[in-house]
Amino acid sequence: MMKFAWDNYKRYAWGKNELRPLTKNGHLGNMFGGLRGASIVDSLDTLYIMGLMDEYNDAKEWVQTSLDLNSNGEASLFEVNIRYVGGLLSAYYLTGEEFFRNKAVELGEKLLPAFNTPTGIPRGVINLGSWGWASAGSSILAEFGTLHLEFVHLTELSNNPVFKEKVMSIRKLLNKIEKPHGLYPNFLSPVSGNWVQHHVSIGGLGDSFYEYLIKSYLMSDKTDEEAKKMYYSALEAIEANLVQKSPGGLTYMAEWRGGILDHKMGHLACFSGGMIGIGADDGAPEKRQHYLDLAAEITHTCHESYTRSTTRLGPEAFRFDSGAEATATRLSDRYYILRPEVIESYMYMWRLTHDPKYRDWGWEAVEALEQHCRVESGFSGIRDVYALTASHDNMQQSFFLSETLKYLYLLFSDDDLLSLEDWVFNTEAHPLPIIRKSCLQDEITEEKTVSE
Ligand code: DMJ
Repeated sequence: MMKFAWDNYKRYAWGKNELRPLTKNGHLGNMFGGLRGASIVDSLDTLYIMGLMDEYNDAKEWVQTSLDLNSNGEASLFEVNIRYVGGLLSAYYLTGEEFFRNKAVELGEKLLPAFNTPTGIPRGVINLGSWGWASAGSSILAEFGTLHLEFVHLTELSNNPVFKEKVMSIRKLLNKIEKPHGLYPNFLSPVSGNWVQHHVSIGGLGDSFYEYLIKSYLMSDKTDEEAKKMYYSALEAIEANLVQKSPGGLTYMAEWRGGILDHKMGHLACFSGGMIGIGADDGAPEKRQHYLDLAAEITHTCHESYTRSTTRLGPEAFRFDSGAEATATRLSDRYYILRPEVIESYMYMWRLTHDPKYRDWGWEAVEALEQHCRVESGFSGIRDVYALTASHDNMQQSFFLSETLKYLYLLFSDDDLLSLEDWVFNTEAHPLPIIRKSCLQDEITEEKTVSE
């Protein structure tokens, strides 16, 4: 599947950001501020771990010769960070090729002006050419809260403390600010540092902020106690306010709007099965089994959202009201755009429990993708998971290559391929190594010697 997706991208969209598999061309989109080759940078590590070396070498050569970081345009700080910075960092850590590291650091430096706000909370949109931010309005939790892993590694690799300082000041503000019922709303003003409205979601707008808390703790070799504390307190608040059980016995995460629950769960929120699973072992001893059970229940619900559709692929959002149980009730929620989150949770739950059902469920997804999303020249999203005759959206998302196919491959690989003991995955599935305590200790001693 990876080879097919890649070959078609290469044939019809080389150097563009993503393949449009029906019209057999590429597109640049408007998220990357003129940066090109998102599918290439997102695929480097997947190609490499799959041993597709000819394809990896083509990708590597393109990055070396053609990835131009001097672009000029409005980019999403979040998207550039998770796909480009994350992709380049992983490529460096897996292969040791210096130019990947240099490019990651160079790009990281271009993102720094986004933090020049009165609070240090970055704005969502940055103009890569003019060294400034572009958007007005509020910043999104899942965007400014999803920089930590990459920025800590940028400091590791560059010896420049500025990257880590920027994300630590975001952390500081979030730790200190008053939280309604212990929850983190999705919008914050980068000017006043106050929440802008009280909408809380574990799906879109909130999702990877929570993911990066537990992963920051794990990536620090379990030394980042602040991240640990924030993660488990947030999880408690989520359980107290958002986790629900449907009449049919399905556990789900509702959304919260100023105290009122919206009984809807987005496909994006399905990553939380895996997140709660990887965090289970470091919770309070009496809660560990409970967290593992909760992770399994959420993953089961997300699987149900797949099995209850005609195509056996899940909708963008499914509901638990007006008689619905894990199905989309609105036409506008019925699409599937090759997203990874459900398969991501299968992969983590497989690694944590070795229950064969997770591999069975992953295989069901492979068959459904092959049947409904494979078209003549690549893979495409579909507009309605409940319709048997597919209406394709003509987009092969770059996260299909970096995440969906990588998580599927890992689900069917031995546990020592990118072992969870040694790696954490950024939110675009780019693996970053755990920074060992011994290295941290060396740094502290080094800093002490310098200051003395
Ligand atoms: C990816 O870019 C990342 O997983 C992000 O965290 C959420 N959206 C897409 C995939 O659905």
